[in-house]
Amino acid sequence: NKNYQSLVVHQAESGVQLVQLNRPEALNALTTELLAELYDVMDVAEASDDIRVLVLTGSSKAFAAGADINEMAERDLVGMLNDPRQQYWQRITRFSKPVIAAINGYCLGGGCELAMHADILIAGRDAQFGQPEINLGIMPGAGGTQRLLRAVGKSLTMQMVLTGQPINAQQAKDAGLISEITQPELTVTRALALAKVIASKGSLAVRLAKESILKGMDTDLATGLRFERHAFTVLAGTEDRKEGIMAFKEKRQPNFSGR
Ligand code: CO8
Repeated sequence: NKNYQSLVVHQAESGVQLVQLNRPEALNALTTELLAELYDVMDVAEASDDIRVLVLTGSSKAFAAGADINEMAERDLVGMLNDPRQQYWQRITRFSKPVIAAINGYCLGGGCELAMHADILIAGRDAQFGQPEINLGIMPGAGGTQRLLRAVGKSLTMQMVLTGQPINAQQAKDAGLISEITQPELTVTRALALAKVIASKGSLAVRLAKESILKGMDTDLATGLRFERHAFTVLAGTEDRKEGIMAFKEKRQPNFSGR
């Protein structure tokens, strides 16, 4: 594994890579460097057959407490327009393999936006989710007004974005922002277990299912259904489908090849 300054990357279970944000001195606040390293991790993971699922986590104290405020303070309007971070966020958005966020502690601002880029979010009981940008005289800028809206609906999004006040893990689960609450010390273990299950499936089916679900988040039903049908049809041509059906008939576990 490469030497990153702000990330620690472990090859965990077979097919699963664990990526830990590692800026303990600043509650994992997202610097341009951290996002550039995440970009690099995703580029490598995208191309590697050995990596099928990413688990993204922070520390027990913070998933990430937002964009790095010190760095942000140095950028004026033109600096923001030319911000290299835009391409890093886009890299995360177009990553084709599943990403699971295992969240503990503060998950705020850009940190919450990063978490919402994940496909599955689970969190420890003590997690706090918020978009506190309004307290700094700004607003969310990495998808917070759009992804939060799609995840939890209008009223709670308005409340969080306009007051800047965080919600706890239970509220986040009730609202559909996260899918499970764990004991804080078991969040990563649980995320790795889910990742391992997903990594054992046919990777083409996983990829197209992810794409189809994401498509459904930003299109009308008819278009989404058409996309789903095309994706479903494409999978009829795969080895994995033959293997999956054969294994079912032979009453054994399938052994998917990703072809
Ligand atoms: N940026 C830089 N440093 C930070 C950040 C941050 N976002 N958050 C915390 N830190 C630093 C603190 O300055 C402190 O450093 P030091 O020890 O040197 O003083 C250290 O981390 C520990 O923090 P605290 O002492 O404040 O810890 P507390 O437990 O007392 O408080 C809080 C924790 C409540 C999370 C508090 O740190 C806080 O309010 N942090 C800021 C949260 C925030 O406003 N986040 C939003 C930032 S703006 C944003 O995310 C915009 C996104 C835009 C688009 C995306 C671009 C990447």
